[in-house]
Amino acid sequence: MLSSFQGKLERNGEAKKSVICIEGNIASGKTTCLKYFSDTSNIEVLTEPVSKWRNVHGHNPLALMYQDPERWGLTLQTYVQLTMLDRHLSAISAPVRMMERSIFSAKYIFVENLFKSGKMPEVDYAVLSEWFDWIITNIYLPVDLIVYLQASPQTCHERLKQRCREEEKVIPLEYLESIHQLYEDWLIHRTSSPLPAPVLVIPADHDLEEMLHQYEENRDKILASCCL
Ligand code: TTP
Ligand code: MG
Repeated sequence: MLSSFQGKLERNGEAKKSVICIEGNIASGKTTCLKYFSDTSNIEVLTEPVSKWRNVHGHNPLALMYQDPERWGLTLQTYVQLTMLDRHLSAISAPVRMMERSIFSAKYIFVENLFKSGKMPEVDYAVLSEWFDWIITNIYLPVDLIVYLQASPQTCHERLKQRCREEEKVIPLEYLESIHQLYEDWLIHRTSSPLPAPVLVIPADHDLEEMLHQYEENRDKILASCCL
């Protein structure tokens, strides 16, 4: 349910709860990080709605986008934007919410990448941008902390190949390099799009055991943004 706050729509009575977004390149380890923290009481974890992007009424816009980005980029990104908005607005069941990505990276990273690489027609980009700008102007989507899992494109490529998601078999290293550069410009150099929250950077090239150790080491910093 939505109510109104300072002229913007917001989740009902939940403005005091903390929201942490886990960000990073494809296969940088976001889901693993979220799973690690899902054992913590008082934290609610929301993984990304990837399964929806692979099946909307029997269609697979994620696969279509990888097959022909010029034709299907707008279709996928419109749906990603809707599902992320739905995630941001869903009722929070614990004092802290950790979620995989955000509506912001869908736009600032993936839409931007499609457009800048010449794979999204200008009119599609304009329509998506109008939608996005309307949403963030009229709906209150608070984020308290961004955790950036900073992994090299090579590491992500290796993890991607191991994971073997059918749609992603066509992803070349260059694609991950472009996404990486956009992330660095946004969250590290801060030269591209506005930051919705402070950023905590966690180097994420290590093996699984070391990554879990890193998450534990950063637990206090991550939860410092919250009311635990
Ligand atoms: P990711 O959001 O990177 O999720 P992941 O599960 O691959 O990452 P991790 O291993 O770190 O948990 O990407 C999911 C797929 O969706 C990937 O193929 C990229 C694609 N995608 C887009 O094409 N557009 C978008 O706006 C987003 C958010 C993802
Ligand atoms: Mg994931």
